[in-house]
Parts: sequence; C-alpha cells; structure tokens
Amino acid sequence: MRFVSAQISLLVCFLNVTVTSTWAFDYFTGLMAIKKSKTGSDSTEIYVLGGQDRNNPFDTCILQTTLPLPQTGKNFKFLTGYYNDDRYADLYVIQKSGTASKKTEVGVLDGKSNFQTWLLRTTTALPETGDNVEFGLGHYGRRSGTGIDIGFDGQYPDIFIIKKSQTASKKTEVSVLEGESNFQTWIVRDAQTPLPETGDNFEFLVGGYRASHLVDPTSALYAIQKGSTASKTTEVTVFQGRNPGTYSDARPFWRVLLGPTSTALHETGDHFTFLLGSFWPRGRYYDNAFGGLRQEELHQDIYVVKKSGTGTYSTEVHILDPDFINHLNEYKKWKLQKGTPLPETGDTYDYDFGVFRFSCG
Ligand SMILES: [Ca+2]
Repeated sequence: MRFVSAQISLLVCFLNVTVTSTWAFDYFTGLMAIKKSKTGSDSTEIYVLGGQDRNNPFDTCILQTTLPLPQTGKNFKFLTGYYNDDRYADLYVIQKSGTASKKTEVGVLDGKSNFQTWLLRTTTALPETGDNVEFGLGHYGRRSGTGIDIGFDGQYPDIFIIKKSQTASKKTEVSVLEGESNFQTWIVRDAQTPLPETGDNFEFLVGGYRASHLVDPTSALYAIQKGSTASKTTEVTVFQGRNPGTYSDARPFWRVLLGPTSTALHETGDHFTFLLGSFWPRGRYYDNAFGGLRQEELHQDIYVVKKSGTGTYSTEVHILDPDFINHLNEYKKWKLQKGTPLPETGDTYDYDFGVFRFSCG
C-alpha cells in the first residue's frame, strides 16, 4: 500500500509541473530532492518543490527530471551553490569514493540548463572520503576582501570538509578547498573545532550567521546534535569560520557564536535531515544598493526534512525560526510545518535546498 501511495504522490508532483505560476519576486526558495537510486529511469533524478507561494509553500513541483548521471549510492553527496554568476542555482555533485583518480571528485550541473549540462568535472586535492566526512558549500571569503561584500550567492563557493572522526587531534576537524581554483588549493587544513569526534548523531551545515556584533557572513559552521543531548531536544551550535574583515584566522571554527542551544525539535534519528536556507518572503537575494547579500538574511532558518514516519505520509518540511529580531529564542519556535507532494523517502534520497530562478514562460 505504501508503494501505491508513493506512486500517486509522484504523479501529482509530475502533473503540477504544468501549472503556470506567476513570480512576484525574482527569487524564491526551492526544496530540491535528489532521488539517487531505485529510479524508474536508471538515472539519478531531481525534484524541485517551489516555495514561492506564501500560503502553500512547497506544494508545487516545479521541476522533475533525470540528471546526466546513472543511479548513485551513498558515496555521492549533492549540494547547491552558484558556480557562475547567472543567478541560477547549480548542483554540486561530490563523488566521495569509487573514483578512477582515487581522489574525491566534484562535478557541477548547470541550473540554467535544468541540470542537464556540466559546468565542471574535476578531481580535487582531497583523497577519497568515507562516511566519517561531511561536506558543505560556503565562502571562506578570501576573495571578498572585507568579508561582508559577498554572500552565499557569490560565485565559486568553497567546499568545506568536515571530518567527524578518525582525526589526528581527536577533535572534529574542518578543512576548506578553494572554489576559485576548482578545489585544487587548500585554504584551511585540519582546523580543530571544540567538538570531540562526532558520530551519526551529528550533522554539519555551512552558512551565514549574524547576532548583534557576532557576524560570520558566509562561513559559519552549524553543528546539529540530533541525539544524546542534555536537553533531550535536537541542539544547535554555531562556530565562526572566517573572522570577518581579517585574514588572520588563528583558530577558524573554534569560536562559538551560538549554543549549544536547545530547539523546538525533539531528538531526531536517521529519518530526519537538516538544511540551511531562508524561507520566503525573506529569500536570499542580492541587494544592488547594498552591494551584496542583505544582512538580515544572514541568520539562517534551519530546515528540518522529515523523510518518513510522518503523519501526512509524505516527506515533510519543518522550519525552525532563527528569531532574527530578538536573538533570545533562536530556533525555539516553528515558522512552518507541513507535508509536501513528495512521498515518504528513505535513505535512497538526498536533499538540499537552494534559491532557484527558473524561466517560467
Ligand atoms: Ca548558475
């Protein structure tokens, strides 16, 4: 029965592709779902749910297509970022192992082509990586000069490599590969965070953070502790990456900007995954007058994707409010909690959010 339910939901998703929408804003938030295996097409597939409808966010499937990739396993990780300056979010495909080069390899699929064309396919300076390594995209910001004049949406994001265990220091470590050199050059090597080695009950995200005088526009590290927490809730800690305005990063990822703080979310298992983004109507965008990413967008919403075991029998999206205005109750209340047209999804799916701009006729 569950299988039948899934097929019906996907059909709805497909039919909604033809719905004509009007775009009041240049940018809106989209939920990207990558179906890596067990696809009918034998290719890796992508689904994008649009967040542009304020009253019914993520109810419309605005893109459903195959990628120029065969089916993929857990040795692949998908992330969104802006490789070029066309304001279409691109899809970063990280192959962690099983490569001919014995290096971790990176490809970038062009968002403007609906992810059909490769903008980049390259090896990197990073050896093959296993389950103990997570990835994020951000801007450590060497090229920006002041650190505030470039946002997440600037081109050539750097790849952040979070080594959770098997580290020399016995701490969770972060390294950064430079986007401008197509990931051939290290910006940060094996920086120790204050966290001991971490396991499956931790997920790591890269994004901006801003609270009063504490600013990290593009390179903060969010540690999501899903279980075994003191508060019995899912907890969040934010570490500063680059110190804005300076190049002297004696201890990147060491300073705590927030937390650990409890959230409105109970402890979570494998059927939950986490993302950073800004929910409409405060979608991330460049402000030309400001000359960069709007500052109030820097404090990120935490998107909680509940993949299975949901009351709606769909993949659900829950958004934790960063409380940007007060900075008193970060992530203590919900901005949104709802189901989507996607059926429940297991571990054959990988998710990410991006800010998309699709041509809509
Ligand atoms: Ca692009």
